[in-house]
Amino acid sequence: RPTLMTGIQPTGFPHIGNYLGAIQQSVKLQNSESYDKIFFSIVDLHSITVPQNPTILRQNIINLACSLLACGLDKPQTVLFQQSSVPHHTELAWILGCLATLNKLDHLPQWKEKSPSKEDVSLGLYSYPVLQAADVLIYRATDVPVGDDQIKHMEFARHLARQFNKIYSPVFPIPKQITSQHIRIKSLRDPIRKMSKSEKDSRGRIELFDSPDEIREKLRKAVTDLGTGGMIGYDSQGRPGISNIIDIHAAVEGSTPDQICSECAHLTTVEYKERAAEAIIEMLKPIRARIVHLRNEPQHVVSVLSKGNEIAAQNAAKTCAEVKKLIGLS
Ligand code: AQP
Repeated sequence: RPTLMTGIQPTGFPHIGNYLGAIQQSVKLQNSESYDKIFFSIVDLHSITVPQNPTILRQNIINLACSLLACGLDKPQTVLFQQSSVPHHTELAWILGCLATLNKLDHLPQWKEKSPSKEDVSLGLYSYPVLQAADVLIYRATDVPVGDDQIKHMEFARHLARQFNKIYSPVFPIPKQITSQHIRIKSLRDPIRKMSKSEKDSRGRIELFDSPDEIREKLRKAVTDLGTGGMIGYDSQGRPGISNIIDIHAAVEGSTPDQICSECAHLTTVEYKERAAEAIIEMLKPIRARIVHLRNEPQHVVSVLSKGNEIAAQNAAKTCAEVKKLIGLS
């Protein structure tokens, strides 16, 4: 039976881009009952590839766990865990790192987006894709639902799996990437860039815990052009701001930008933003209510994570032992 593995960084409160682009799909896959196990990792070791404040990081980990549970990742087959609690991730990363060449790593985009020059890149940020490969392979995952920005990293993970299988023994299934929704939500303040947890200006993102008034305010302040006579229109190149809101609205309603445009053709941009805000508020209402509930029960959240850490470690330990034996390290 297939095994699914995915993760998200605790670099801030998860936003509607994370939800529509990744979390929602994982919930659907979980509910399809097609997976024996779903490993969902809070990838805190990845988050420290850029500086983090320890107190905020601790808080982000708990907030992320609450949010993921609130989004519905709470079925018995789902193993929600904290990456740093399972040491086998870094152990396998070292082993895979010994098969990875600088030439291959040079071609991966991650460090280029997060560092101004190669001289300033930390070893952790540069070798991030090796740890990412280990995250997947340690659970012998077959399916990995991640955004289309991860295509090259997944190819690299497959390359490392093949290398290991060829040199030693076919231990790892070759994992495939599942990207059903090619959606890339942009920042409300800078619609050329993607919506991001770590964007300094929090008005650029709608966090899953935002109140209805905060959401209305963020939509009101979202950067949009005046357009033709102040009316809405979809043109992702020419009118990225309004098109981004239409994309969010369409994803929230499960419809298409064309449908949204024809339904709302009579509205001015200002009126339309109010309409889109209400649709977003409606979708987030139950999620927000569950987050409030879970934040009042921190012991429950901690116990879900502890149990997840234990199950993840048991599974990871088996792969690690087999790998070490094959290499001659046992
Ligand atoms: N704006 C987005 N639109 C659609 N999908 C998105 N994802 C992230 N931003 C958007 C998807 O969310 C998953 C988890 O992301 P991550 O936390 O591991 O890393 P990220 O892509 O770097 O997310 P952020 O929010 O931009 O965080 P920071 O600010 O720390 O870099 C991934 O599957 C991603 O595709």
